Amino acid sequence: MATVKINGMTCGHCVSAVTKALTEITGISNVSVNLEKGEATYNEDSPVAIEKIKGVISGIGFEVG
Ligand SMILES: [Cu+2]
Repeated sequence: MATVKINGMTCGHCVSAVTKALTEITGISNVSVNLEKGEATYNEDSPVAIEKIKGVISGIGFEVG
């Protein structure tokens, strides 16, 4: 289980967008996003570079902190 800080989420739509984007990354499953904590947790079924995650998250308008 890995955890990343996600900055910029303000509502349920943000949570849905982040959850969907992370789930679509190959190797990531079981995504859970916590709005209050500003965190996403997920399982890494195969190694995923943090740069990949940062790129996907910034691509939808948020920032990995
Ligand atoms: Cu939102």
